[in-house]
Amino acid sequence: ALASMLALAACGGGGEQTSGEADGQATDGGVVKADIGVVSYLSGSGAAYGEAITSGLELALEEINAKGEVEINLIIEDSAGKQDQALTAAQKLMNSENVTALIGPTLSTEMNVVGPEADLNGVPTIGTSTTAEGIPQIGEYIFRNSLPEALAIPASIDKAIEKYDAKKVAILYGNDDVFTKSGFDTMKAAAEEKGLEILTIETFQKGQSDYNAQLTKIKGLNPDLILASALYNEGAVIMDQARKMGIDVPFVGGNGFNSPEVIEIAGDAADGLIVATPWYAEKDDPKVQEFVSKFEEKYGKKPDQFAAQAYDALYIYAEALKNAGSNDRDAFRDALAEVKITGILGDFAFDAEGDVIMTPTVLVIEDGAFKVFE
Ligand code: PYR
Repeated sequence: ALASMLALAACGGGGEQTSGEADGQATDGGVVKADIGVVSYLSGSGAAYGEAITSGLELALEEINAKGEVEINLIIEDSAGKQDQALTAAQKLMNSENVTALIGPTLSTEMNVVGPEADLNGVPTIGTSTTAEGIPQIGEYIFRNSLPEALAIPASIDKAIEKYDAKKVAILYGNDDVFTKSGFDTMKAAAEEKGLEILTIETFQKGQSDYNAQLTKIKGLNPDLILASALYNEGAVIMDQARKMGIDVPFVGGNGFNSPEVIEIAGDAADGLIVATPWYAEKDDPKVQEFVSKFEEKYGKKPDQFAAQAYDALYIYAEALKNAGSNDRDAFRDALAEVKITGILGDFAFDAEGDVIMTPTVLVIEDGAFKVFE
């Protein structure tokens, strides 16, 4: 059976591929069944991203399967935030598990290796948290429903300029990650376009624990604002050390920073962090409030935007499956490109490249909580 599944997978998304192989049926009384592979950052320093994402997916899964229009089986693999592990996990899901489509991986860095392979195999893939430049452009099978940094960062910087009359900025970024590098490029371009003076550009690496050298230099230059492109773990430690050194200016961060983990790790030091978000739990929208209360009931905590984007992504997949009427990879891909739903992120459709256009809301951390930056 394995050999025949591998042979089918080797056809590269040919029309005869079905993921209902296990029971020999893709549909059952009109109900389309599909195995969906999930590659998520579930262990290591960014595990809270994966926990939020898989929680959002599992809540959506219960609701979708209960409706009975489609029947989805999620097969979840941990990538640990690493390119090689993400690729191995995706290959297993595509070739051995013969999934119809993939959700994830979590980081743009991981998608940069998984995306080309999935596209080559003709396996539709949606990133729910991959915000770097160029992700959906990897190929026609690669989509995302996450707010790109190109939309998020300029919105945050505009707000900071408006609120703090910021004129001089320092930039700090991780130079060993696709997302943190891309976020930096966007920050630099936006700062230049808005006429901000860039006092210095400092770098760091994943897992770094001491930012004294970079922060001492930044403090001496006296910026009005610090633009920081980081994942939550490094970002929170940077803010903690900055506040301890007496740097009290606001920070602008990207999607990696848009996690309650920043407040968990940095405590009061996280106050003054500005991020743009596609979604927030306090939104006055009945769909959002229903999701928040169901999530809290199931998991005992409020969902973050990583959970919300994953939740909507599974609804997008369910709609595509229903419309495709089949779990064939190509039929699913074509239906996916055309999906229109109103989810908890609002009205959703992909653009011609499989990317999204969304209007971000800018948040700021005040007194230990994310609040809409009015
Ligand atoms: C990314 O890797 O794209 C994130 O936004 C975390």
